[in-house]
Amino acid sequence: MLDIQKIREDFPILHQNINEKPLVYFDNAATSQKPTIVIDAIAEYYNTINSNIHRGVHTLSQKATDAYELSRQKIQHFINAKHSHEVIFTRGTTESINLVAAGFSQLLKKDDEIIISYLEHHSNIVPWQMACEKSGAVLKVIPMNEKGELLMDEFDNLLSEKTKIVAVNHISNSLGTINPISAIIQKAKVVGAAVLIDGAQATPHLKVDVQLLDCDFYCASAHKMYGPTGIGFLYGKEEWLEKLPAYQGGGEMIASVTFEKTAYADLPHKFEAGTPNIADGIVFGTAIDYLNSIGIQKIAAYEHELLLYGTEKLAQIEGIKFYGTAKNKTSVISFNIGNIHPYDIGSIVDKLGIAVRTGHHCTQPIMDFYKISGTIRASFAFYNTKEEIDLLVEALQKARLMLS
Ligand code: 7TS
Repeated sequence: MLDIQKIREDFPILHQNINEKPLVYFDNAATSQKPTIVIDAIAEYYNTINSNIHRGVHTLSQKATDAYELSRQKIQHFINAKHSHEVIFTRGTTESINLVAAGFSQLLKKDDEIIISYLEHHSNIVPWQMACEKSGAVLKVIPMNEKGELLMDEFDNLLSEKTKIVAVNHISNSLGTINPISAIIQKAKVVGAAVLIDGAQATPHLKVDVQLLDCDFYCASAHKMYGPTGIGFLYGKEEWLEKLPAYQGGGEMIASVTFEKTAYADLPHKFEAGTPNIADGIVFGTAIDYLNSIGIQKIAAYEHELLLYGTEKLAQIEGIKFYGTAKNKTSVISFNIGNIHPYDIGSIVDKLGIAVRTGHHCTQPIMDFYKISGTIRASFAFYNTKEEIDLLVEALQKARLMLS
């Protein structure tokens, strides 16, 4: 069992009033709050070892380099990658996907096919459309049902030897659906396609093992994992990262340069041009230490409890309609109340101290599927409580009365 009150002490931001009410933070799918240990580690880096990495002979530079590389190893172990050089630091999930899609745009040929799904965040749609534009490849989309589950039979029909890469999310950010990625990966292997998993919503909530999954790429962002913004990772199998063309050119990513020819550095540096986000890269490792100290299994179990409790309580609100009722889902509840615009409800509950997200959540195709402009989304983290859910229900009742 987690001691939630003790855990909440780790997050200073939670202990404040917003609009004269105690803050209830239910926008964790957008970004999570940061524990003191993470906030302090950023100052600690700048106060003690700030310097550029992989370059200096001096002690500070070596210390910063060691800390940065140690963080890479922490990510490696967190997702059980085989090698630390299979972990590339990026600005986050969006950049990770762009890196792979840009590489594929050079490898793909006309009429090759890329498969994504209806449930994707725009950041796992647009880069593939760009890759199609550049290469002449064709984008195919796995459809979904009313519950927000992917239609796996349709996926079978889309797969062929033309399929070169399948890119799907592990968990939908707007509906919370946990996708059957093991099955997707296995099926894609049969036709020889590579698989990229957008794990932005998964790494904070459940155990990820990239070797067990046997995916070719896996992407995530530190800021959703109780770490800093502006840093994330791309995991890629060694053989794929060797095959993929470099993303950006510059310092750090070269072995040698003449005006005639440049030889690229070995992995992971081939994909890390320029001075990286050193402080946040190091502190990403601190966030992983923190997650490990709580235990991802315990987090998953507690958040599931919050999901069940929240779904049951919210269901009592007159006129509520849930979007995303998959059997397998994480602690995200998307809904509307009657015909009230989500933004209006979001504004009223904000006045009552409650942060939820409203809108299309960067998943416009899902909204088009349901023929709505957006939803209200409450997304829970392990520092949330059932009492906070009660406050949300109360606030929504008020909003409903005011707006209908
Ligand atoms: N993929 C998924 C599934 C996401 O949920 C997000 C961010 C991204 C990719 C992009 O991640 P980034 O860190 O590079 O921005 N999702 C959300 C959200 O649901 N609300 O705000 C950001």
